[in-house]
Amino acid sequence: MVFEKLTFRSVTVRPVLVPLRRPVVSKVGLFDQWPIILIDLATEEGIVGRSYLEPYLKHSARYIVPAIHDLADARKGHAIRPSEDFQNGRRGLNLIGYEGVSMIAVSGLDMAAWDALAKAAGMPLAVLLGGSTGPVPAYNSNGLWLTDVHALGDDAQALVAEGGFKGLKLRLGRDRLADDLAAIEGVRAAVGADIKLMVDFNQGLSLGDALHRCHALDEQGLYWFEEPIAYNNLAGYVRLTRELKTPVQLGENFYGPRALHHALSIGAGDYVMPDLMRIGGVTGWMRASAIAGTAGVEMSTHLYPEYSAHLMRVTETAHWLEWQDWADPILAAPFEISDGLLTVPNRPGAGVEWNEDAVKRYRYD
Ligand code: SMN
Ligand code: MG
Repeated sequence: MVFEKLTFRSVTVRPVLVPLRRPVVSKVGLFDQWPIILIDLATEEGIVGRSYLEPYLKHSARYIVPAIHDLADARKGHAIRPSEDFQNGRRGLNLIGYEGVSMIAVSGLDMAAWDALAKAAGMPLAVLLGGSTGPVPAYNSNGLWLTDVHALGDDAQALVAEGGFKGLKLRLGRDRLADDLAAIEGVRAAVGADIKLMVDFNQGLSLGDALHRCHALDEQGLYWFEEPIAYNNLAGYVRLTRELKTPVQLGENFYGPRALHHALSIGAGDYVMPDLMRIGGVTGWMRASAIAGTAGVEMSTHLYPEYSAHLMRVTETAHWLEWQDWADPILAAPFEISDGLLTVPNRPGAGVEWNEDAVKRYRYD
């Protein structure tokens, strides 16, 4: 069937709270359950586009869900055109700010809209965007939290074995340098020196402490230093990027492509890793990846491995996909991982459908 257009009919927005196999113990918070907001965008033509958001805070659904409905109300009856909707959505919400909740709402609807378009075309999203399905190199980010350093070796071995991974993310920034060193040593002893170690400080350090800590760890052969300091201290990132040998990674907190452009234009980082919920969904990612590609800066993903995998297949400077299986409990068909590669499935759209029994079980309001 040929669709001349898809017409926005309505959205269903449902928050769920899923259990985490390994609780998150990090500088951004402690979580043993993970909130996910499911978005189903129904069209007049019968196609349903789906996306999800991971807002970290359970109670944030109270303000994110209404923001999505406000945007959806303005789109009812209109053709789905993500590129134009992105501009209009941002313009419509800019009086409450370009960042934060307004961008999160725009992003969620954008991802669902692209999923709908790809389904209408009968193509995987990666193919609709001009690429192909296939494997994407991924590192395992499911564990190695700020937990007992003596248990990290066992955790690291299990994490490698979950999918033949060649890279793991380790969270650092303990009070004592000696404990960060013990964490690195414990992981290396367990999985060997060939496994890449991406380390994430989750903005936990002041600039002064980051200078001390990152210099002290600079000879450890770590793959990247992620967010050592507050995400919006870009002058601090410029300083760290200039001083350190280990590449500095940031970007999960970029709100919109312009934030990425600004950071790169001042040299605030070696690598970038936008998060689809904040960069502006598929549309925001495509704009951001053009900027990173033109600048020759390698781009990794943050959360949303399913949608992100499609995008990595069309990202000029695609680097590493962050693998988290946190949405698996509510997915009808979780994506396959083996040999450290996430495979983009040959299904129309993003390949994401809900396991409705699980959605019932984990639903909250
Ligand atoms: C992160 C993500 C989600 C929860 C806690 C920490 C982290 C990452 O910043 O990069 O995975
Ligand atoms: Mg991070």
